[in-house]
Amino acid sequence: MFSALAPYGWDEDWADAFAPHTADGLLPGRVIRVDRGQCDIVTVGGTVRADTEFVVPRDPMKVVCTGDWVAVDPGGDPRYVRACLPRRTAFVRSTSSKRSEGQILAANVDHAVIAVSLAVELDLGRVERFLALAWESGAQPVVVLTKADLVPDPVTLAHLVQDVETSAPGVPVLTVSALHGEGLDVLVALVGSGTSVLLGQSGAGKSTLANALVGTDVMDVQAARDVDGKGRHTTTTRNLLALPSGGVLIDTPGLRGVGLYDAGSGVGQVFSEIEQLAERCRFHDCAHETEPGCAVRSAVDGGELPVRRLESYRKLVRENQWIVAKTDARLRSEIKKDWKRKGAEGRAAMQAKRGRR
Ligand SMILES: Nc1nc2c(ncn2[C@@H]2O[C@H](COP(=O)(O)OP(=O)(O)OP(=O)(O)O)[C@@H](O)[C@H]2O)c(=O)[nH]1
Ligand SMILES: [Mg+2]
Ligand SMILES: [Zn+2]
Repeated sequence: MFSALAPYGWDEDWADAFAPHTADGLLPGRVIRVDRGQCDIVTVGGTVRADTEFVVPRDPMKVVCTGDWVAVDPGGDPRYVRACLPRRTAFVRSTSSKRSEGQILAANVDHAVIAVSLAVELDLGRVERFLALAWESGAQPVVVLTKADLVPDPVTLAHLVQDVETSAPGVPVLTVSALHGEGLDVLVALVGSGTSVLLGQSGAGKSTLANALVGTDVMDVQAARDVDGKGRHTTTTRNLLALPSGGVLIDTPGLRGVGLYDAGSGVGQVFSEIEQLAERCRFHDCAHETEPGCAVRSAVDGGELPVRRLESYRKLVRENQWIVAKTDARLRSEIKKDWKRKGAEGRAAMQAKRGRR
């Protein structure tokens, strides 16, 4: 049953997760696009459109997103998502620095493909930031350096790859040119199983890669704009595509910035070599600044650890602590508000009772 959804990633575990909803006459489906409060869901009965909000409206974490498996009412009008199956993974960033809310960019993703353009100067700090969120999501990250045709000198290219590798321990770093079809075979093999999401700045070449992987121009690509990450975004919605040779791909709109969102363990994974060194510091709460017996500082002094890495690590750790503290404070005040509201309701109910007497 529902095996027609297999190209979209349906498997026995999803079937088990969905089973309780069968009795209600609901259909399983995967969200393939989200757009202004509505989403497109692929089901055995074709693609249906539904409202995205379910269970707790206005909580951004409780809004369905591309990649979610949901239970929909096939006949409902207006049709809405009745339940969202528990997510295996979720790529979450904080929406803006002012309001520390999480925004889910993609759900149920196995590979987080971070596209980085070689047409502009490498920003390793940004790569590390994307990687922290990718690790935190539960997906396996991979960095794809795009537009390799624009770096014709192999020595220069090798150095760039090495710089990224140093910033991405445990993460494969690929170079591709969608223009010349180079390096795509490795990527094709990688995205051939499970669900992959393409992430990165606007103009990084995500949709061009998506088209190359699908084999036809399914996604719009805009003629070259001079500066990456600036100007109009070509892709404006997150789109899920079933690849012809297996695997599922999500193309996303370019992100100008990604704020960390409770990504402490993700940061730790991006900077695993620093965390390993830190275990050898004399003080277990060493801040790697002026403490004696600091293994991290001595690695920097010995040239084994680039100082840029340490600074980037510090920056992301601080940012994450700040966002976590802020989120906690917000949660606490919301809980308090809720108690106050309930208290007021309780008092009103008591008064009404007394009034009736
Ligand atoms: N030279 C060269 N240009 C490329 C390559 N891949 C993509 N481009 C160009 O880069 C520009 C941006 O490509 P897109 O695929 O639209 O980028 P995107 O990441 O999807 O951008 P958004 O949808 O705005 O997030 C286009 O002009 C592409 O033709 C490549 O391998 N080589
Ligand atoms: Mg695009
Ligand atoms: Zn230290």
